[in-house]
Amino acid sequence: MSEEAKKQYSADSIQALEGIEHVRMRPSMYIGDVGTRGLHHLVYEVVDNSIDEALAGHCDTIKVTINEDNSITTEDNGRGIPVDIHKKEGVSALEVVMTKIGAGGKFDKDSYKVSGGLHGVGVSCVNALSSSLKATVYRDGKIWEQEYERGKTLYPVKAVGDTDLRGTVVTFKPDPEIFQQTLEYSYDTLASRMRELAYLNKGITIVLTDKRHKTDDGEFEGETFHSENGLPEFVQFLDGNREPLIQKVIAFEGEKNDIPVEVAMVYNTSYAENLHSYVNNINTHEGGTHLTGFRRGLTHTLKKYADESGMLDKLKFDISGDDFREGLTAIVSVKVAEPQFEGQTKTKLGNREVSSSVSQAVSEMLTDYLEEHPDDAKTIVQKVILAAQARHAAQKAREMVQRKTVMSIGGLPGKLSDCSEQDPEQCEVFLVEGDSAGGTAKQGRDRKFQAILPLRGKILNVEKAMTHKVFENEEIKNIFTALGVTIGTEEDSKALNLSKLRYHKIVIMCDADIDGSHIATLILTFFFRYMRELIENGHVYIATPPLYLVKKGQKKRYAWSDKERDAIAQEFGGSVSVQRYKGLGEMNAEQLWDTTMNPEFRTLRQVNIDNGSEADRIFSMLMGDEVPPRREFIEKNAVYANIDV
Ligand code: 0RA
Repeated sequence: MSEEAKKQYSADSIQALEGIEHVRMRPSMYIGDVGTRGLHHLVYEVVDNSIDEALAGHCDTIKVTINEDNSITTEDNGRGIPVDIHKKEGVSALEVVMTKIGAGGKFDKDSYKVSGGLHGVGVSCVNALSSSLKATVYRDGKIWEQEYERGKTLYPVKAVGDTDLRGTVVTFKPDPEIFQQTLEYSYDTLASRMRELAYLNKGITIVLTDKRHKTDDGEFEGETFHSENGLPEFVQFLDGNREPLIQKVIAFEGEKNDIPVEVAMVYNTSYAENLHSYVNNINTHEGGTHLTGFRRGLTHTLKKYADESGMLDKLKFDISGDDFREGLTAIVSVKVAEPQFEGQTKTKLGNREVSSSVSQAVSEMLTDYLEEHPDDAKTIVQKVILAAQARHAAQKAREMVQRKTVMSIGGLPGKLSDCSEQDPEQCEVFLVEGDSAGGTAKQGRDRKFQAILPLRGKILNVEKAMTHKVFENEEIKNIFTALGVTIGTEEDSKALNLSKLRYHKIVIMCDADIDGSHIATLILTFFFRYMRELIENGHVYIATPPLYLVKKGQKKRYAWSDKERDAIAQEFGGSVSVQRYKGLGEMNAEQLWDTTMNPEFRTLRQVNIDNGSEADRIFSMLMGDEVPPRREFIEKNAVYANIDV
């Protein structure tokens, strides 16, 4: 290296270092957070690079392995990251990709990058946030290797052997200095993202392996995800076992005004609307222009068809956009070269031009479909008319709930035992299964900040009920009034108003058995469908009452699992007495406080929605008509597993 080049090299590496230091100093700016979500985000970031390689047509298989030590290995059979000397940087291109923050995406100008994590930050960020990372490239007949610690190169890229293969292998271990909350990967979280990616990018095979667990036949736990048809298969998967209204999936795939658009939709007999949208494989939770375009295309085309069919002639009231989407499960996926993400969580597409592309695609697809399937068309329009009727009934019921909430003082439900604290941030409300457990909780609570709302037996299954029935239900009205939440404004009949929320912690407390789990799921389904923002804002929790009380003489301890019970019994030694709590009702007030309500000792599980489409499918499966899959799920996932969707 010449003196000049040496100077340049050290200047560049100082710059690279600054980039790395910045990522390590402000990791949340790059990966969102340093909790579970951020930890999993690292995997998505690396996999996205392989997906890009696949979308460019150079790779068809991606392997993701959770290793025994919770490090991750991703492997693809693409061209391999180039290893030759990068002209501008003077070091191997591999080193540039791995160490230069912001290099990843712009590195290869010719390739049309459409994938890319939520933040699209590149593998160099993963490298910066890993205590160790090893990159292996199979390319040009050789195996190349480079290792890093906390983003710093340990040695220059070197050839370590010969090969006929092509591809890139990355193994990284998230840095405990950064991820202080947890380093443990969730198989289910990774599986649902890999499944989603396989559906969104048809033809690619993604193999997920968990080396931490073996199945009964001695194999590592794992799954292979592959979809031959893509979105039409995905929409059926998401629709789960809802009862179909029409048998076929209505789908579109093509380009409109140079924007690749894919749409797939089905109608089912439920009343829920399930729209999922993606931009460059990213789930756009907050929607945006592509969803607006979808809605517009759908409403316009169906309305036109219905008008022309004469079916609306005798209708006494108007039809609104919402009516066209009852019982609709749909996915919109677009690929946008320079996406502008807006909104609170940067998951709302802003690019205006996308709207008409999607709207045109939907019009074309639906017009063809309705023409070719007149029977289905009639069925759909009839459903829309029913939805409009129900909406009018629901509006009336809603106004009644609203009026009740507005009356506020004295308007609180009689069953609510409120707390004395006024600041919602300090307040908690326990939604308790049954009046008797409610009574115990009322005695056991700290009345300063804990309120109790007992719920009678099973609450309404909102998944199967029509909207106006939901708003007429006593228990549900009580929940609305107790929480101080109202729904519906002048502009938007479904808008949620949380500004008067009376408790910032809403704790669902049910028996620790299958029935209790079912009731908890019913309540969660209600929150998910009608007050989703409460979950999204982290207000909803599940209490975890113990399963056993183990006693020996004066010594007593609670256990939350069979394993824990056995361990305590062993620790106590000799003969112990074990009491199994079949329900909250078997505990006295003091025991309930000690184990389940006292903030010092209790474990509350916060409910979160990592993957909206998966959550949606699971809720409809758990609460829908078909019993066998539900039984199997609840049994397989034990007591409260269903909340970690
Ligand atoms: C830049 C250029 C080329 C390939 C890649 C990046 C690449 C990156 C990753 C990351 C994971 N797997 C990957 N596979 C490929 C190709 C340059 C060429 O061969 O012409």
